[in-house]
Amino acid sequence: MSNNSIKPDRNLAMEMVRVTEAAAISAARYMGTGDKEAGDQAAVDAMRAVLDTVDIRGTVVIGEGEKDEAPMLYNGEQVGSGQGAEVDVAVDPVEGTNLLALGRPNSIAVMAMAEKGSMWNPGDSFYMNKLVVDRRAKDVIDITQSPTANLQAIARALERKVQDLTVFMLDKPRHRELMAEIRAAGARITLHTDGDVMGALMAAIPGTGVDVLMGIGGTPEGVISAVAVKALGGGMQGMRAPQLPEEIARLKENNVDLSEVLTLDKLINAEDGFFAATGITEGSFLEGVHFDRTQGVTTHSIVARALTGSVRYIKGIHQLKRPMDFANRDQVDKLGLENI
Ligand code: VTB
Repeated sequence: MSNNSIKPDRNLAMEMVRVTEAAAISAARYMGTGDKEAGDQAAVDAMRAVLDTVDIRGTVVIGEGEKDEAPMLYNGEQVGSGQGAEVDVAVDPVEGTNLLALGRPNSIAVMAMAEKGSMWNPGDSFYMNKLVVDRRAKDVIDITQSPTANLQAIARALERKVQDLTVFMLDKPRHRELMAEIRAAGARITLHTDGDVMGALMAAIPGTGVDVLMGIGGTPEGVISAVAVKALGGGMQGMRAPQLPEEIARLKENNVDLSEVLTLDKLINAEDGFFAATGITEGSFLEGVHFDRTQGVTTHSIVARALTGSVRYIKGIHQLKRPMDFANRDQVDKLGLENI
């Protein structure tokens, strides 16, 4: 077999969790500081340093932005040790920078990987409408139908009443109508200012207290969520939902069909895919980073793999004063990680 045809055969999610842990630990120092750029930067630096220890030949497909505006983890950047499988990499070092800066629940460090060429490129699309459910309801959702019709179908699949469903949605003015419809249908709503990757995760896993994710959020976050949902065996559909004037204009100029349904297989066109997330601030699903000078620094993560459907919850206890051996020495010094 030529080197070029190596596909990911190991469970890369097991290595990715060290990357999201490092990002979460670094970012967590900025909780409540009000400084979202600094928190994000710390996470990017840590993520980038640890990512290079992972044996992959990775290309960042979903990253921090275009090369001229993001010095690290920019779209198109090559990451990893340069050995091993060729993969697409999607990162969100801090998903919910506002949540972190304000010390609100549910900010997480996340990343996804899959075979090279398999992740959908959002292009000029910044916003998409999303619908996510767990495995029991994955075959009954249809984003072209009304939210009410979907809630009724989901309730039937879960053997519940619509009144017993909880919908996670972002608290945004653009959701006024959607919120009114969900209320009229009778479902319960949990509103979050930011962070719909967490919403997708909770909706895809039975028993989290969230049954459905609905509404418009970021398109890149949608692709990361899709890898997670696929690995967790849930169901997801999306549709481009442009919000910004230049976004609307660009998509129109390029004759992009806004009625196209972005299926899970379109968003992530591979049988295998790897996902890891680590809590930064406290959350009901993933606990945040806890600093304790005698016990160590504790992290809580979830990792999942699509091919096998394995899901692991990993509690990490990182020892104080010992260098984080997974980062290279320069980075450890620069980030002051040895004193966490
Ligand atoms: C979306 C959502 C993210 O930011 O990208 C959102 O997917 C964008 O904010 O989870 P606006 O709707 O205010 O433009 C997050 O909530 C956080 O990155």
